[in-house]
Amino acid sequence: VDKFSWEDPLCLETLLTDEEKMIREQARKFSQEKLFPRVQMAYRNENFDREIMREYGSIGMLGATIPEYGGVSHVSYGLMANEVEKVDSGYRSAMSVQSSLVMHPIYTFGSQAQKEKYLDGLASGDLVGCFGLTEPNAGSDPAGMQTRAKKQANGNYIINGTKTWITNSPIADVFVVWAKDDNGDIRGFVLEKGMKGLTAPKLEGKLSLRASITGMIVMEDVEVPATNMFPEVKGLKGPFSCLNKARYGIGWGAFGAAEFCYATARQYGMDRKQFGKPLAANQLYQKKLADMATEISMGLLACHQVGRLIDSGKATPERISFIKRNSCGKSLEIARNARDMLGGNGIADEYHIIRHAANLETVNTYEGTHDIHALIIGRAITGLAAF
Ligand code: TGC
Ligand code: FAD
Repeated sequence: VDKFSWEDPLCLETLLTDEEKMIREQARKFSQEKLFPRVQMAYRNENFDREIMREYGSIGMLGATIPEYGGVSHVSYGLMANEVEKVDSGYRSAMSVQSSLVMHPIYTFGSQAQKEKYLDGLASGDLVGCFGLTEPNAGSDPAGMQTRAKKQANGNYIINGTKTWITNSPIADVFVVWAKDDNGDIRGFVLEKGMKGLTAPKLEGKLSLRASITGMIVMEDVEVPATNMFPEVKGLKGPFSCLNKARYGIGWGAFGAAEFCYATARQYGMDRKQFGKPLAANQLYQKKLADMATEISMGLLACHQVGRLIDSGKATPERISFIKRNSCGKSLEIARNARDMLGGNGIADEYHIIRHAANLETVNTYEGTHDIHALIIGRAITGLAAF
C-alpha cells in the first residue's frame, strides 16, 4: 500500500474482504491451471470443452451468488469473472450464462418444482443451460420478438420461433426461452433437450469468441407443459433482470482481458529492444501503458462500487449500464493498443493478444451494445427515450 504497484495502482486490494481475496485466489488458480493451457488450441479449432462446466461446478463457480450454492458477494462474483476472462472472454461467457441467465431466473422466477428439477444439476455442471432472447429480427429491440407461445385447450403451450446467437445452445440440456403469449405478454419458459420440434444448430465461422460455442434455438411446434412456464413474471423485466446480473459480471470480466493485455504489453516493451533501447523506454509506449493502467484501475473501482451497491440493494439498471459500457469500450481499446505494441507478434495466437481483442468485439456487442447502453444512460439523464 505504501508503494506504487503497476499491477494495482489504486490499491484496490484494500477494498476486498479476506473471503473475497480467497475466492479470487481460487478462481485465479483454477483459471491459470485448468483453463489457460487449453485455450490456444480451443480457439484455433473453434472448440468448447463441455467438461469445463463440470469443472466450474466442482469448485462452486456456478450460481455462486445464490444462497444455496455459495451465497458469495457480488464483488466475489465479479472477481471470478475477472479471473476467468483474463484467460478468455468465451470461458467467462459460459460461466455467466449458466449463473446469471439460467440459474438466476429459475431461482428467482421459477416454481418450486422447476427449482428442484434443474438447479442442482446446473450448479454441478451436469446440466448445461442457455438463454434465448435474441432473434434474427430482434437484437437490440427484444420487444420486437416474433417467437409465439400459443395456449392449447389442454393448458400446454405450443412454441414457434427462432432464437439466434445463443451461447451454449448446441450443447444445452436446459433452454430458458422468452416468447410472447396470446395476450402479447413476454413470458419465460424452460425447455428441455429432446423435446419434439426443438433443435439447436451450431453457428460456424465466428472470428471472435471461438472458444465459446454459439448456436440457434429453432422451435417448430414445440409442445411445452404449462408447468414449464415461469408462473409470475411477465413482460421485458423478466429477461432484463437476468441481463442486469450478467452485464454486471461482464463489467468485471472485460477488464480481466484488458489486464492480461496490459501486463503482456508492459513485459514485451521491457524485453524487446529497437533502436538500442527497450520499447518501453519510449515516451509513446509509456503513454499507452499509462492510459491502460489508468482506465483499468478507475474502471475496476467503478465495478467495485456497483458490486457493493448490488449487495446493499441499491443498484439500478443504469448504474450497471455505466460499467458494462465503460468496461467493454475501454478494454477493447486497450486490447487493440496492446496488439499494436507487440508489432507482428501481436497477431500471433501464442501471444494471446489478438484473441482477446477479437473476443472483446463480441463482449462490446452482446448484452446490449456500447451504443444501446449510452442510450439507456441518456434516457436516465434526460428522461427522453432515444431508441
Ligand atoms: P423498456 O420500456 O425500457 O422496459 C420494458 C420493461 O422492462 C423493465 N426494464 C428492466 N427491468 C429490470 N432490469 C432492467 N435492466 C430493465 N430495463 C427495463 C422496464 O421497467 C419495463 O417494465 P414495465 O413493468 O414498465 O413493463 O423497454 P424497451 O423495449 O424500450 O427497451 C429498450 C432497451 C434498449 C433498454 C432494451 O431493449 C435493451 O436493453 N436492449 C438490448 C438487448 C440486450 O441486451 N440483449 C441481450 C441478449 S442476451 C445476451 O446477449 C447474452 S450474451 C451471453 C454471454 O455469452 O455472456
Ligand atoms: P442490432 O440490434 O441489429 O444492432 C446493430 C447496430 O445498430 C449496433 O451498433 C447497435 O448499437 C445499433 N443500433 C441498434 N438500435 C439502435 C438505435 N436505436 N440507435 C442507435 N443505434 C442502434 N443473445 C441471447 O439472447 N443469448 C445469448 O446467449 C447470446 N449470446 C451471444 C453470443 C455472441 C457470440 C454474440 C455475438 C451475440 C450473442 N447474443 C446473445 C446476441 C446479442 O445480445 C446481440 O447480438 C446484441 O444484443 C445486438 O443485437 P444485434 O446483433 O441484432 O444487432
